[in-house]
Amino acid sequence: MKRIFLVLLGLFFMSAVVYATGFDMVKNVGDVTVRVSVGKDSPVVGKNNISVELLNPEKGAITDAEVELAYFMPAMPAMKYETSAIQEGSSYTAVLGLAMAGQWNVDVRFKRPGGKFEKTTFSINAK
Ligand SMILES: [Cu+2]
Repeated sequence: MKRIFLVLLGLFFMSAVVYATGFDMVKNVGDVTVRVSVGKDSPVVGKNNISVELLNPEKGAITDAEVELAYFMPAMPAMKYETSAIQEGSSYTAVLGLAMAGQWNVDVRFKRPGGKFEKTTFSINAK
């Protein structure tokens, strides 16, 4: 019974990968797993701490990358902002200033030494 519950829980989180409000979101780019978490609960209008983890196939943290974030409202292309993330421990952190409630897309761009920038996009909903 417990196992079934865990499987269901896993499916729930998998379905939340593309469009999530608050908990961790995970996407794969090539052999890198990108895990993003925003704040403690749901993203809010105003300042949000965002943390980006890059994991190698062995699930080890990649700490020598350059990470840049661009965030924008898909419905309002003029509302676009960029910031770079600061490497801190096993992750990269930044503050997103979300000026309005609604859907924001966050482009995570990262580059490993000697590599080129790769990109993945997360959707969040600011309340
Ligand atoms: Cu807007």
